[in-house]
Amino acid sequence: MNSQKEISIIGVPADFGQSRRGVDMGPSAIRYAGVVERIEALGHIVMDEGDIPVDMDAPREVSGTNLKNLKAVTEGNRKLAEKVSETVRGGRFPLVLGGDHSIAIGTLAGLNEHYSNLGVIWYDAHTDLNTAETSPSGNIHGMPLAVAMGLGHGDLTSIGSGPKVKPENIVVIGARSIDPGERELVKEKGIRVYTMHEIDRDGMTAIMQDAIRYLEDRGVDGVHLSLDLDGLDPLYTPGVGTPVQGGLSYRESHLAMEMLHSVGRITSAEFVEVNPILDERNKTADVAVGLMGSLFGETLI
Ligand code: Z70
Ligand code: MN
Ligand code: MN
Ligand code: MN
Repeated sequence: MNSQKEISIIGVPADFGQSRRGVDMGPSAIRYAGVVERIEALGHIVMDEGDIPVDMDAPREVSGTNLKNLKAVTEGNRKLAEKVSETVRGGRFPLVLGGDHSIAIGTLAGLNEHYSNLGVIWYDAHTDLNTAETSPSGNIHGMPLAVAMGLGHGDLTSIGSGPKVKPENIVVIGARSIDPGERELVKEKGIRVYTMHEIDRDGMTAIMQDAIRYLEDRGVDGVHLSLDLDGLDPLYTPGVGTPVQGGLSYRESHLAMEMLHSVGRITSAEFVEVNPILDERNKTADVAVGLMGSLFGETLI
């Protein structure tokens, strides 16, 4: 049975966390793919709150750091954190549409105002655990999970208060492109990473059951799903800035969303990295909306 939710859609048209233009149009592409209608059809109450005002003219570089567009990323995330916090305060489910993955910094900062033991499911080809010291690119979209643990540039970690997520409350699903410094951090912090190897070996059903049980055992008081469309194979989601071969299939991804729905523990979600300029006929946004359908209770019969 589908328990009715009040869902607030929050668009974040920001592309400052990486170097390819166009991902700022992700929220529009996802709206054109019919996100509101798709979720309303499931019996939920959906409020499209529009977009966070993002200053696209903000300076693109800041000297004194290798982090690209630090100032713009920081300002956008401060606004997003406030909006997400307000949404949860109002008893609504925040559904955040990116934008590049650096926006997870603001989402998690906002959620942290309301949860003391949040679980996070990071569905992604990457682990996004770089810091200024380990980043090969300076792109902040490769850093949000580290920032959420309290690691990284002070301008980013100081959005909201304190660390937002405990390393032992994180599960990463679908990783297949992990930088050396990220690998070190995974080991040092004991982060639960289900790489493509484990998923190929054990199958998505077993992986999701394990991930869900793991978070339940941690006694989490909420679970945030942060889904980077590059977690799927580029065959299904070509419209992303950093496609990585050998990814999760369309079917595996729907199964994962359906399982999350049936457990009924997801309390917020974000779908990021949809870049319509790199896409084929809005295919990636269509897939994103389909996955949201499954997450919010769509069934085949
Ligand atoms: C690489 C970096 C990344 C998303 C690419 C890539 C990170 N590890 N994240 N696409 N979403 O530059 O840090
Ligand atoms: Mn990512
Ligand atoms: Mn907290
Ligand atoms: Mn990624």
